[in-house]
Amino acid sequence: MVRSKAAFVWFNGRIVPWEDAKVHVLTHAFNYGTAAFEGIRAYPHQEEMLIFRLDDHLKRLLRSCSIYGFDIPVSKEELASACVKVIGANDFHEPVYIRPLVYVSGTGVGISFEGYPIEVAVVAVPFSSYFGVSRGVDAMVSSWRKTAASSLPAEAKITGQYTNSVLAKMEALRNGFNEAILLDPEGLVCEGSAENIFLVRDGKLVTPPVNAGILEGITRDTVIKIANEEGIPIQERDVTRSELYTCDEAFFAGTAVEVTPIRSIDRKVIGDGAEGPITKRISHLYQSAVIGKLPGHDGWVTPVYSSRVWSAAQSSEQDQ
Ligand code: PY5
Repeated sequence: MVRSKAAFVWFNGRIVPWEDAKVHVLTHAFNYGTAAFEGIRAYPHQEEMLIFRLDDHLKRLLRSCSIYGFDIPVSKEELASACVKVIGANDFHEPVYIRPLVYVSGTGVGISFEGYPIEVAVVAVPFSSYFGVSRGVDAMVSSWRKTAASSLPAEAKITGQYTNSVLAKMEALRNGFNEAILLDPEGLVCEGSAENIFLVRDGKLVTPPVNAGILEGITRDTVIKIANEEGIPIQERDVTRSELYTCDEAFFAGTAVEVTPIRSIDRKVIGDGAEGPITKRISHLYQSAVIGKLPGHDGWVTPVYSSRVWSAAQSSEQDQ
């Protein structure tokens, strides 16, 4: 089990000790799942910490808030500086996972949150491998279907929506698999419990389209951009369950899992069970991208320690 901790948390505009970042048990978000969140990674490189595609994650966070009508009390720029400050305050120089949360605060037993305060926290914790396996992962097709987009908007990253993922993931683990793949109510492939999925067929990448009830992953977008630049053909189209069993390669893509090869699905080995050549190429380029080394994409990373935000925070501390 991965339990994570850090010394400091950014909590409603201030850096506070970990122990002080608390909410009441009757908080609306705790009772009804009304929190928008993001998962962002930062990677050490030389003396720096580089946050990957920060602006894109924050844009998605604001979109999630907008879908649910959370009136977020801070700007995208303030959120970005909170991410920088929480890494700096903890003096991290190792891979970290950043979790911004915008949640409905206030206590009450009703469903409506009209008039309730919206609060913001940004937590960063050390984080390396999500699956903790060095080779590919074994996945199963979940018996739980992905909630229909007509019931819960898949493009909104909202905590309450993740109970669907929790059911699928726990079922997979109980049955000896590393991960679950969810199908939509009609039986088409959606995504993993916490990441998008790609297949390779005859040298082409195939992935479900954004209107297939999936989260529009930033890693997915990165993979698509890499594939386009590499001249690897890519099809965003419906994917059937049987294609999962007949593809040449398959991999998961997400912030936490990065690019993780899938070794088997429902015990059916994919390819020869080893990481396939296209997965390997994409994974390698992805690892360059996250440290700002993919030509043409150095703008994807935001440095922490050499940033204006961090120097300003440092000098204001010295003034006090
Ligand atoms: N699909 C789902 C359901 C996800 O939860 C995620 C991200 C993705 C796709 C991939 O999106 P992105 O590439 O933008 O990260 N999952 C989170 C993550 O940080 C939560 C993991 C527990 O990877």
